[in-house]
Amino acid sequence: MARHLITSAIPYINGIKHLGNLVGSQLPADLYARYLRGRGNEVLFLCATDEHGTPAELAAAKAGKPVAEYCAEMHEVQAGIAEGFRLSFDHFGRSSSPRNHALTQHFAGVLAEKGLIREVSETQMYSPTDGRYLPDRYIEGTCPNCGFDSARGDQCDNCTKQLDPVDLINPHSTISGATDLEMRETKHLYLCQSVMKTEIETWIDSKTDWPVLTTSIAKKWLNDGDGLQDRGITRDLDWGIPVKKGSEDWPGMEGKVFYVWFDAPIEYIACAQEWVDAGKGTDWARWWRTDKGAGDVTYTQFMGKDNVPFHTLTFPATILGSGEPWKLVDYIKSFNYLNYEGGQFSTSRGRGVFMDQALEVLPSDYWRWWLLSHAPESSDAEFTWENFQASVNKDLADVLGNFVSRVTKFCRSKFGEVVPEGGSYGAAEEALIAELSERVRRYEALMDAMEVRKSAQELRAIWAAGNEYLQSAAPWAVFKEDPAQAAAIVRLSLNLIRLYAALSAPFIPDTSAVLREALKLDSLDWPGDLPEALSALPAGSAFAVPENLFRKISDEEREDWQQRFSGKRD
Ligand code: B3M
Ligand code: ZN
Repeated sequence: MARHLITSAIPYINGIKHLGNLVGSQLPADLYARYLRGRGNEVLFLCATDEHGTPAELAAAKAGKPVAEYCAEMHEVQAGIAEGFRLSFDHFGRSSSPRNHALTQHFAGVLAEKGLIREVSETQMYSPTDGRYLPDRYIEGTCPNCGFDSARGDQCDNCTKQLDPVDLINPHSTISGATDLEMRETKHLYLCQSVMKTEIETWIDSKTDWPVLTTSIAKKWLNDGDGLQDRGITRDLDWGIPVKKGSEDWPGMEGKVFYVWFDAPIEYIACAQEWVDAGKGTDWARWWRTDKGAGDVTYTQFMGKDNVPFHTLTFPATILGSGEPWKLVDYIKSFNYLNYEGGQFSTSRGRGVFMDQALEVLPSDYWRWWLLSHAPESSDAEFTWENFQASVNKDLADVLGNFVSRVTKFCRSKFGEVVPEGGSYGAAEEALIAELSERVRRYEALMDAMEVRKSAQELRAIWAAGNEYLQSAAPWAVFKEDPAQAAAIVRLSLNLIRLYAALSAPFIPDTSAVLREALKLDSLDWPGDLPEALSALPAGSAFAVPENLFRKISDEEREDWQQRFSGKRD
């Protein structure tokens, strides 16, 4: 049994994520985790909320709540929604956990010992009105690059240029609006990534099987301009992990916290410790320490393309720099963006469909199917309600749903709710089994390679092959002349439903469970040899006709939703 560690990028705590966020990390990670478990591997699938940094503080202030309370509440909200989408995390942790505090401080201490952290004196914007420094999103002003008038201290949302608060023209505090800002000298810690450039580059160069999207972004940051830069890993904020060297104070760093992007990936490790603390596992080191058995773990990360630099450079620099035997990532699957109806999803403007709203509209399998079958892998993708309606109505309702309904209802009316006996397989059945043997092996190869869209296409083709067979075998016509032959057709078709339940589980787990229950099975084995898998339900096995699996989306509903999600979220 192979062992797989899987992590999804950990979503910021500052609100409910939209479908573009979901398809960029958590959902494909879940697909892969479910698939690997289904094939008998030992899987540890981790995710968490990313609770530090200015996004958390600002969202809490907007909600009028103390930030710790806000984070605790939002964590529960996000956990509930994750469950609604059937994201099968073994643990959903929190980057604000005591475990992550200790581990982040540990890494900083070790890196400092190795000479990989240096202190830098720099000027930061200070607001006397607010009585605090204004890092990152606490400050806005006019972008010196494009003239956009609400550029943030860390980045211009209009032209995407990375900024420093001191670059902004006419800057003001986003807390009070104050403009009487001062530049003050303050000390910060920098991670010396530049001295690790060769080591990181050699490591990335050894990953010849990584997606081009991942390596091209890493390469760009390694080689653009002056090459890999040292990065500030501390901030003047109240909320966060206090800057310490292990458990010792760090002179001169009093009142400062680590930068959110320093502690967030460390949460991947801390989350495994939280998983043990929660009583769900016994040995986290077996997954994370190569000196404790993690050498034979395959570690795969999932994320949107904007997160790639931190996972290919900063986090590996932390791990490699520590000189300790932590497990490094083996494969990084990254995604482009999902757009929404000709524009972008926008959290701030409430444009697009958010995870909670999606579940109010339709069950999770409808969304899982559309999102995964349209995953933005080779380029950005676009959600349109028209396309969503067409996919649901065709793939789910017409192809899969219709097949299951026709087979089970026909069987009930002619033979009762039991797999019928008699007849034998002829040329058409042999041809179908041969086709499916090939298709199932191809589906597995695509899933192994995390080719999400292509896997969905192959799965759909497997469903369609059953439909086409049923259409041409026409048991309803055969029954009149040769009931035994009709029984053989139905027997094979019921076995196809079992096959579909197993193969489809990673994409549409609820539907798979409905099918499994309809067939009165306790579990579903992944199909090995197809002739065998397609005779696993012998004559005489009882079943129950399931409820309609999927309902179609009408034009009125589509228009209604189009309208409802076009503008401001209420
Ligand atoms: N929270 C950004 C995001 O949600 C960030 C990812 C952290 S992964 C360690 O896209
Ligand atoms: Zn700009």
